[in-house]
Amino acid sequence: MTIFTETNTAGPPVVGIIMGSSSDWDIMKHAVAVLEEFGLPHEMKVVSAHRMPNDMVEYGAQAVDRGLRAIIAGAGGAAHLPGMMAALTPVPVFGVPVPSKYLRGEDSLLSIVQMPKGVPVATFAIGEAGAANAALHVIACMATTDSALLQKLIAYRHRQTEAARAMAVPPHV
Ligand code: RP5
Repeated sequence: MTIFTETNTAGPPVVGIIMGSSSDWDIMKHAVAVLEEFGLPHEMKVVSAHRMPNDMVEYGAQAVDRGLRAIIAGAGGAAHLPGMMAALTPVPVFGVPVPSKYLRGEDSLLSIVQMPKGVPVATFAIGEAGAANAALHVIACMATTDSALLQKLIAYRHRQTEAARAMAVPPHV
């Protein structure tokens, strides 16, 4: 069974972006935008830990053979997906806590970050900054062995610095 779709860059995906629900997309799209900006081949898939457990197991079991080198996993509430994916594959998992309806994502954050010793999930900030930073951290890791990617990352940081230097204090009284 092939459950992975939605690859939108040329070449086989090296980064998998998975999320527990389509309702997570508004957050997870910020990770996708970063990967697209850097031209890193990736795929996107809804894999719900509690509603599609067998699909989740299959995704994790095949990740290495499919050439994935990083998995960015976003989920909200009792956010099992990143930790379960980390348990299913040695491919590094980067967890994104999605804001939840009642606890504003603090539940998601604690669910993802408090992994017991032995199976790590690199956990990022709640929400869109976390999604974007997860992708930037994947890029930084891959850039340690990819000089072209490293140059892109350095240029990105430089643009960010220049944009900050150009900032003015807003009009005030
Ligand atoms: C989690 O439950 C998902 O990651 C999502 O953040 C949350 C709510 O899912 P939906 O009810 O919107 O499908 O599994």
